[in-house]
Amino acid sequence: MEESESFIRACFRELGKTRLETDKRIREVSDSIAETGTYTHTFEELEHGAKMAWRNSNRCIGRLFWETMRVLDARGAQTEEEMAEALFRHIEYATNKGKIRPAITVFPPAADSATGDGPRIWNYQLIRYAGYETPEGIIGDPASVKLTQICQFMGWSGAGTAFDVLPLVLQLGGSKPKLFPIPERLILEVPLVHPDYEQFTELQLKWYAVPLVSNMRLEIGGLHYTAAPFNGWYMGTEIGARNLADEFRYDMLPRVAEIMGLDTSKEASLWRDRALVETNVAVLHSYKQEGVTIVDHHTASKQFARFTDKERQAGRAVTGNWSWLIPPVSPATTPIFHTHYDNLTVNPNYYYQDDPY
Ligand code: HEM
Ligand code: NRG
Repeated sequence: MEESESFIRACFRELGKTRLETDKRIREVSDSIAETGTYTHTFEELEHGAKMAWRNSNRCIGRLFWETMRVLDARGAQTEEEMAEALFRHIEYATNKGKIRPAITVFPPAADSATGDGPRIWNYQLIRYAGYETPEGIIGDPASVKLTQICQFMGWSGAGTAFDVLPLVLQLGGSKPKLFPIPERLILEVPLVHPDYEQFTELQLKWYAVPLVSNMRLEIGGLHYTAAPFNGWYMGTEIGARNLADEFRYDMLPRVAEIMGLDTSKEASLWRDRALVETNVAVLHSYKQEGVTIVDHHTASKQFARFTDKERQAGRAVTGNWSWLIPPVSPATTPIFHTHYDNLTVNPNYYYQDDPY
């Protein structure tokens, strides 16, 4: 009741509604809660609430564009098949042949704040690579090993490459989840090449175009949307400095260093740093060349500074998590590094929830 009232007040103020309209809606909502234990957002409330939740995401550097997100209403989905169809439509809309469009698809909320009965997407992202444990080590993305095993247990088998896209694992009622392979034509990927080091191609690296985070819970006005996958576009470092570089992910820095002919016998040659920078050059260059939207961390930091200015002008306090906002490459070259952020949690927002597996 309290959450719904403070959301309706904030939302209606931002949408320029009158006091009369606001008070009427608050009465309507509180009557519904008193009678049924819950209430239903209008599309307008859902749309603006999902955008506010992005604006309030303290770990996100991309928030300048919060108002431009397209909100796809899938609250009517009644089967896992209908969920899959809505997700395929989302992937196609978001990908847009490379000119990526931020979007969110919202499935029905959990019945109450226990959230256990809400619909769930088991995948961390809609598009993600499988990881296979073999006697020779992990093939693919080590972060996906557990979900990959579950998919295999449910009858799926991948080609066994380092870049097999996992099927969607969807669950609507509290019942068993169902598997849905994503049609190949919907998945845009970018082969990685380096503008100066021809041999980079020999590493046969690629990454998918669109990051679609699908395991977080969207909370608006006291309602819990346990399946509400959203996407923007990548910041290059997410791929070049983390997914491909972390030792517990694709661990490619030693191989990149080899191609570059660097001296890996001593740390002080800074071979890791040099390999890291060139991997990031390759990511930005390849996405650009393929016409797939991506942002470098310097541009993203400037966009974030514009976001904070705009928010202050709108009379809203900006919250942020410094340790996530600074990019993992050359952080001190961005103004974010030299700024303090208040890491206060404001609703609506996106939250972690326990994996259902
Ligand atoms: C986190 C960039 C769009 C919500 C992040 C991170 C980056 C980023 C670099 C840190 C990720 C990491 O270190 O793993 C961007 C860019 C976008 C964008 C460039 C382009 C438009 C969005 C959208 C939403 C969103 C559309 C939601 C509607 C979040 C959230 C996190 C996050 C909730 C924290 C994720 C976590 O804790 O794992 N974003 N983002 N972002 N972003 Fe954005
Ligand atoms: N680091 C993760 C993606 C996290 C969210 N990043 C975004 N979100 N850019 C990775 O796959 O590397 N977004 O909605 O655009």
